[in-house]
Amino acid sequence: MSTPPEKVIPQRPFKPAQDDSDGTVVLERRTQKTLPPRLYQVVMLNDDYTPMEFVVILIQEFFAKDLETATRIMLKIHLEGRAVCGVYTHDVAATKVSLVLDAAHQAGHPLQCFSESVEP
Ligand code: TYC
Repeated sequence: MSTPPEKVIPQRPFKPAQDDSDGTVVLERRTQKTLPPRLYQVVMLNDDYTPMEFVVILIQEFFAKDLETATRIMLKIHLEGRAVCGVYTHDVAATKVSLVLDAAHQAGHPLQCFSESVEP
């Protein structure tokens, strides 16, 4: 499950030319407003089969966490059913999800994760 990226409507850097009566054309520069990208959290789900050590290794490898942090996240998933492993822009989050799913399924584990938009 993932949310599509937001649509960006490009703005021209100049307002449309105004032709005043004497034929002079004045271009008004627009201030460029670039919004920060929407962020997506990668959520990992608990299951009864994936070994704890395997989850800790994946979290360290794909989410750049140290052993202690990865263990804490894994235990949160185990106890609460889900936890956020990291927050990224849309494409990075989608890549993390597919790397995790590929690694888990190649190893024969049913681990599930997905990305979802972080509410502003
Ligand atoms: N519940 C699993 C077990 O007891 C461990 C586990 C933790 C599985 C986190 C998935 O995302 C997960 N072996």
